[in-house]
Amino acid sequence: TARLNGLIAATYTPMNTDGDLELAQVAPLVERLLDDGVQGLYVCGSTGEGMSLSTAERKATTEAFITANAGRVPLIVQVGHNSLADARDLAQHAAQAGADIVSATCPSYFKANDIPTLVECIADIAAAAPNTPFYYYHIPGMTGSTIDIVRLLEAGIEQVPNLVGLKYTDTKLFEFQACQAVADGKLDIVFGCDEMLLGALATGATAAIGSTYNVIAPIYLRIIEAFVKNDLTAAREEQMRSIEFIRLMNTYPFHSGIKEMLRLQGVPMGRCRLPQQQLTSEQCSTLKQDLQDLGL
Ligand code: HMN
Repeated sequence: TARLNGLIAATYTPMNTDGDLELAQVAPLVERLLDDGVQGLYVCGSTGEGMSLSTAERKATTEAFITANAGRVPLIVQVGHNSLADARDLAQHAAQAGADIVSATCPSYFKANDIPTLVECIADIAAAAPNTPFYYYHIPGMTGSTIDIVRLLEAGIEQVPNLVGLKYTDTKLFEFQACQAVADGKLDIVFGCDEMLLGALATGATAAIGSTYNVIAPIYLRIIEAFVKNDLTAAREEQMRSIEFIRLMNTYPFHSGIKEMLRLQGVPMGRCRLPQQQLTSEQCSTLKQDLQDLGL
């Protein structure tokens, strides 16, 4: 089994101004994240535009991150795909390339509408890398899945031998807590909503995966530190800084904005691919000012 701890960055995939992969930029990003205190890398997730990359590009991106990380922190590869054959291929590739953990969303164009069918999909992907720990990726806002995640976990624990974790990306803290109760120490339940980290810590979270850990990890480390010391006033203040930041970024094309922020911080990531919008040059200048106004 695998157990994740602390902040896991859902990594950006570096591209050039045409939107082609620029994998030479992976190493500087990884160094920056590890320097910032990030304790894991989640590759080709939503943040990494995994679903907007071809299968060959996903494999190349995976290999670049594995090489740059060189085994220093746990590395998770997201392999979800509407084609289960491609998902299996990506899972097998990730395991052979040296990923520590494989993770996947369910197919989401056609949806698995009942628990046995969804478990069958998960088992199919997880079995392609049978000796590698598997984390199911629950992100209903993107997949449109309406399956009860708590009941899914109960079935998954029984039927998928290498299912050892869940990446829970939703805002229902009561459900996140129920997932931890059902997991009962057998599964690692990881939180995916950066703006609610403090609430998640209160329910027992010990690890979180997210996009904003690429740029403002120190704020979240202070939340964890203050929470551990039982200084909730300080923890709330730091969480509020994250909330203000995320509210600001939501006034821009979100991930393109964070890629621009990384460029301002000396780690150029290029643009995002369609259908995500690019920042206009006007937005690039206002973003720079807005970040300064937030003290970032
Ligand atoms: C990934 O797969 O890239 C993520 O870990 C996704 C992550 O959970 C993000 N959630 C969504 O994109 C829905 C969060 O980091 C999110 O960007 C953040 O909480 C700001 O809203």
